[in-house]
Amino acid sequence: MALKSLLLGLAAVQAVTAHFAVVYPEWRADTLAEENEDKYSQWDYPCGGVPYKAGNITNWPLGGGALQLELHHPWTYLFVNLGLGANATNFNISLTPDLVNVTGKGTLCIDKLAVPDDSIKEGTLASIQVVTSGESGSALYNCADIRFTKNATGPSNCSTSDGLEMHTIKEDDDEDHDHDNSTDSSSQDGASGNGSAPADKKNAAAGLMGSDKSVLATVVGLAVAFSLGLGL
Ligand SMILES: [Cu+2]
Repeated sequence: MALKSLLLGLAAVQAVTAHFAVVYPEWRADTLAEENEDKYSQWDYPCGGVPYKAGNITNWPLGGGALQLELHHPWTYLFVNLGLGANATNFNISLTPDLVNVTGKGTLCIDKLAVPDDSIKEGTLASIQVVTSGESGSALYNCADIRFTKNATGPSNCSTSDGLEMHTIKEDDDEDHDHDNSTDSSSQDGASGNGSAPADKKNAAAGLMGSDKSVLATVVGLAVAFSLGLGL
């Protein structure tokens, strides 16, 4: 019984601080809303299970535009991927070619995420998939649908919360970081996401965890709750 109430307590914490929101460009659906709880889950790939055009299509500048997120976890790795075309299923263009680690909760505003493909034409439809991941490697997904438009204007009010920091962790040698879309992006993703990480990446993660044990305990507790299932 004690274990069960502990897990229920952790589940309640998770519900309050849950997951993340995409504010701009507008996400397909509010996957945090109570009325969507039974329909969608941010744990589901792709797009938290929300279908294409469930929401609005936002005009987004050719060459790249702004991204505004509401982050609710103490820290997260952040990946942003682009899929070209209507109802894209292949999010093969990375808009975060270097590993991004965000610490703190609140609003994250990135003024311009550059699109490494200058052949994209006016009016091209596409979708952006935002992926956040913690130490367990499990990931959360949300998507926003866009239309590349030369004169698109960004969000009217986009600024990053105090205390929220974004760190980009670059490879030591940046020979391969020319943002060239012609390289195989699946192997690029693999290189930035798994065991081939250079030592400074691991040190950054270790330093973060070491600096806040209460955060670590919460994350581990939640991971345990998730692994046992929340339907207790
Ligand atoms: Cu969450």
